[in-house]
Amino acid sequence: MIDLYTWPTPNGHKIHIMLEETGLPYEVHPIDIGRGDQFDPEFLKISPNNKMPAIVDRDGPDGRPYPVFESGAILLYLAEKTGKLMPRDTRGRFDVIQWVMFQMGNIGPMLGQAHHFRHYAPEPIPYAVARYTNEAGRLYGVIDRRLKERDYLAGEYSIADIATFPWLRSWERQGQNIEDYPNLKRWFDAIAARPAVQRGLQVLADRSRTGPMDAKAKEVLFGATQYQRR
Ligand SMILES: N[C@@H](CCC(=O)N[C@@H](CS)C(=O)NCC(=O)O)C(=O)O
Repeated sequence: MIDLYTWPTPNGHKIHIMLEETGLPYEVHPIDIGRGDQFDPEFLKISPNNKMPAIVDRDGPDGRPYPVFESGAILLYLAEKTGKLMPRDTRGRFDVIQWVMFQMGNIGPMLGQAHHFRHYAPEPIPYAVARYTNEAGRLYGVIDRRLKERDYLAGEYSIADIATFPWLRSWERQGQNIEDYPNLKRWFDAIAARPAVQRGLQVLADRSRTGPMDAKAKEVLFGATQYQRR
C-alpha cells in the first residue's frame, strides 16, 4: 500500500496517473497547500522541502516503510518497484531518465514561473511575463520537435510522458496555443485519452480551485508563512 500525500496540481497529477497506470493500491492524504498543510512537522519528515507530492511505501525495499519526495524520484521509484513504464535496457532507461530530468529541471520550474508571473504576481512585471512566456514557448518547441519522429518522448509511453503531460494541460495560462505544436498536440491527445490518466485526474478533483487564488493561499504560498524559518 502506498500512502499518497497530494493535492490536485500538475506535480500531484503525475503521481495520481502513475498509481492508476501501475494499479498499485494507494490511500490519498490531502495536503491543502493553500491552507498550509505542507508545513505540518509530520509532513516535513516525509517531504523536507514543504512541497507535495510525497509518498510512503508501507512495503518498502527492505520490508520497512520507505518515504519518497520529489515527483521525479517518486516516478522512478514506482517504475522500479513495479517494473512498469520504464525500459530495462540501459539505453532505453536513460532515454527515459533524460526526459524525466528535462521535465524536472525545465518544464516544471519554467512553466511554474510562467503561471506565477502571469497570474499570481501582485503587480504586472512585463519583463518577467515575457521571459517566462517565451521560455514556455521555447520548451513547447523542444517537445514538438522531439515528437516529430516518435510517438512518445522516449519512444514508448513511459514515466517521462507521465511527468510532462500534466504541466501542458494549462497551456492557455502559460500564454501558449497548443495548435501551434501539432506533434505535441497529437501526443497530448493520445495521453489524455488513456483511461488511467482520466482516473488519475479525478483524484481530489473536487478540491481543485475553481476561481482565482484567495489572499490566504497567496500569503501561505508566496508570503511570510513560506519564508518563516523553521
Ligand atoms: N520539484 C517538486 C516540486 C513540487 C511543488 O512545487 N509542489 C508545489 C505544488 S505543485 C507545492 O507543494 N507547493 C507548496 C509550497 O510551495 O509551499 C516536485 O516535482 O515534486
